[in-house]
Formats: sequence, structure tokens, C-alpha cells
Amino acid sequence: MTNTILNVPGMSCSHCAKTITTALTQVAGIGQVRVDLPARQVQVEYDETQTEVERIEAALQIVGYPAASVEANPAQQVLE
Ligand SMILES: [Cu+2]
Repeated sequence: MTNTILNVPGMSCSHCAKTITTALTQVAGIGQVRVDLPARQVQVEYDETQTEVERIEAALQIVGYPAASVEANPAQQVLE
């Protein structure tokens, strides 16, 4: 399993967090999902043989929360 952290700027309350967690857990290959609401970040554990960061980002986009992987986009880290 691999871990990735995604910035989800539109995640502002526990309802958002629940929507995001539900959407992510439906994606094949995703294990644990940890939401850090104050940081507006989601830590996702996934099986790299079954899915990839782009798929995770797409799943969030579908439910209305554009996300960006912290590792893939280091510049995003300073945006808040
Ligand atoms: Cu919300």
C-alpha cells in the first residue's frame, strides 16, 4: 500500500469530509482514508497496483471537490 496526501481546498465542514470519505472508499484499491479537516487535507492509503493518484483525484472531482496531490504539486502546499 502507498500513502498520498491530497489538498482539498473546498472541504470546509464535517459534511464535506463525510462526502469525500464515502466517495473515496468506493474506489477500488483504496484502503484507509483519513481526513484532516483543519488542514483541508485527505490522507489516502491505496494499492498502487489497483489505482493511482489520478483516479483518486478524479473521484473527488466527481463529487465536487477538486483535489491536488501534495507530492505531485509541491507548490499547492503554500495555497490555503
Ligand atoms: Cu461542508
